[in-house]
Formats: sequence, structure tokens, C-alpha cells
Amino acid sequence: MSLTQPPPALPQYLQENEISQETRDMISTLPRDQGWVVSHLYQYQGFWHSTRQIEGVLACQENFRAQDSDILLVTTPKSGTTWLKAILFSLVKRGEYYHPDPKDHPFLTKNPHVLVPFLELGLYLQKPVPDLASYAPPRLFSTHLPLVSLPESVKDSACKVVYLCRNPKDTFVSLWHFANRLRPESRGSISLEEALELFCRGVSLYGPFWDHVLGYWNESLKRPQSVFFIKYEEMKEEEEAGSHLRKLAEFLGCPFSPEEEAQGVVGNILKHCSFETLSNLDVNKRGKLSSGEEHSAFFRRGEAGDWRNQLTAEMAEQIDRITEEKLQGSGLKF
Ligand code: PAP
Repeated sequence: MSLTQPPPALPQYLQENEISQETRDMISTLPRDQGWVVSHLYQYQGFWHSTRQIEGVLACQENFRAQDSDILLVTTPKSGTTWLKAILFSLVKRGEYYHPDPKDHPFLTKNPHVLVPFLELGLYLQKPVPDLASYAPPRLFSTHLPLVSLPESVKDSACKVVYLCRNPKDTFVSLWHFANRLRPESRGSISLEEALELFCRGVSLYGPFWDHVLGYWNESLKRPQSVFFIKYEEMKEEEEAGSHLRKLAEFLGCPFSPEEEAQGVVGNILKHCSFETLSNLDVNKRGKLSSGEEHSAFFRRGEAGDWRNQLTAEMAEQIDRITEEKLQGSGLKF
């Protein structure tokens, strides 16, 4: 790193200054373990969070008022959030923006995280929090919150939840790379072995991974009209992606019309949201989110099965064993 280039600042949700005394007092009562990027994670309602992030979680739980027309994208970190944000935005706003050759499409100037903002990691960390009631319906938000921590109004409303998850081995590898991109230079990098030990104990951002996924899986079985559950790998299978997109559109109450089908809108949305397209846009090669992450950090390989290039057979078996144990009897498989 040259002297003229300061080390990248931590994203807002990982910064530990500016935390209110009230939050500090509350956090001091929580179980604590080792962090992947900053020194510690804290367990709140059974899941692991960074210090500052807890402030956003509490503010969101207290103040977010879901509307029946809201659409909430829920993911575990690194399961393809950026991709599904692009897809949801394209799907829901297609009346406004869709054109086979869109010259002024928002994707050309905005990263998907700007178009579909995070609640607890973005909007509720801003001071003051923007007036969300003034957003035009349907409002599109995203969150990494586990089911147990969702604001009550989400559970009480007819708001639709789209849950995206990804094979735990790929999620872990992606998380490890991301953590090392964010780690302050002074801490060096976290080794794959060290990160794996934490991940397998459930100590990762919004972990335990398996509990997060199971919470929403079971909810999608109980309330299929409210929770749509989808896997990254299913969306990656090209022949199937179109059928998943059609199901998603139906779930959200905006099915594709025969005219749209004839125009090939489904294929166009998938193409505009593909890793290939998004990662090659100038806006995503340069620039940063207001929370501090570089846009490019959200585009690494975008593949299913990259874990094969990173994990030893023993590491993969370790994750598989836990996955089998945790998901046993649930009907969910990876
Ligand atoms: P977040 O949860 O922190 O917002 P998220 O978008 O889920 O991050 O993670 C980025 C992952 O999605 C990266 O995976 P990788 O590390 O295994 O490569 C990234 O490459 C992948 N990704 C981003 N955009 C797309 C896309 N359009 N299609 C497929 N994968 C994508």
C-alpha cells in the first residue's frame, strides 16, 4: 500500500466508534466470540453480529413498519444477495425500466445494493433514518436478519419475503474471501482454517448459517404464500432459471403476460442480471457504496461449486457432516 493511498475504511456496520452508550451497555451483556474482520462478534437472539450492526438491528426492530405491499429479500451473507437484488428490482420495476435495449437503465449508474437497500445494515444505520413511508410502493428492501429477529410488523403484515440461500461450502468460501478484503491491514488475513473453525461453530456474520436457513425453510413450508424459498444453485441452472423467475413473478403478484413472454422478457431479465453483465458494468468495477464497500467486492467468481478450488476434502467433509446433522429430517438438502 503506497503512502498516498490510505487503507480502505471498514464498512459502516463494522465501525466501532459512534456507538451509543445504551447500545454499549446492552452489548456488554451478550455472549462474545472472535470476529472475522473486526475483533469480536456478539450473539443476539441466537445469531452473531458485529457491534455497530447491533445498533442497526435494534433500530430496525423498533422502528420499521412493514406495509402489505412490501417485498423483503432475505439472505445469509454471500449467498447471492447482489444478484437477487438485481433480479427483484428488474422484475418488480419492469414496467418502468424494461426495454430490450435499455440505455438509461438504473443498473448502468447504480449498484444493486443502492437500488434495494439493506434495512439494519444500511437505512437504520443512517442518521437520520430516511423517511421510508414516503417510498413508492411496492417498496423493496433487503436484510440478513434471521427469522427470529425480523421486526414484528413484517410477521404481522402481508409483506412478501423472498429468501435466497446457497450451498454452505460456497457461502463459506465467498465469506472468507470477502472478510479478507475488508480486514484492516494491521490484522493481516484470516486463514481458511481459522475461518472454517469459526464457521463450523456457527460464529460468522448472522450465523449459525444452518439455523438461519432452517428458520426460513420451515417458515416457507408453513406460510408458502408469504415466504418464497430459493437456492442460488437452482437459479444458476440456466434451463431452470426461467421457470424459477416465472414462479417468483407469480409469487410477487406480477406474472409475465403472454406479450412479455413473446418478447422474451424473462430471458432478458436473466441476461441483464447475470454475473457476466453486472460485473462488467463500469459502475460495478469502480466506486463504493455509501457504507464503504467497493462495488467490485460483490463480484468475485459468481459460480456454483467454487469450493472445490479452495477446500481440502477434509474441510468439505467437515461442512457436509454438520449440514447433514443440522438439516436432518427438514426436507432441505444441499
Ligand atoms: P452480500 O450478502 O454481502 O450482499 P452477496 O452478493 O451475497 O453479498 O455475495 C457476493 C457473491 O455473489 C459472490 O460470490 P463468490 O464470492 O462465490 O464469487 C459474487 O461473485 C456472487 N454474485 C454477485 N453477482 C452475481 C450474479 N449476478 N450472479 C451470480 N453470482 C453473483
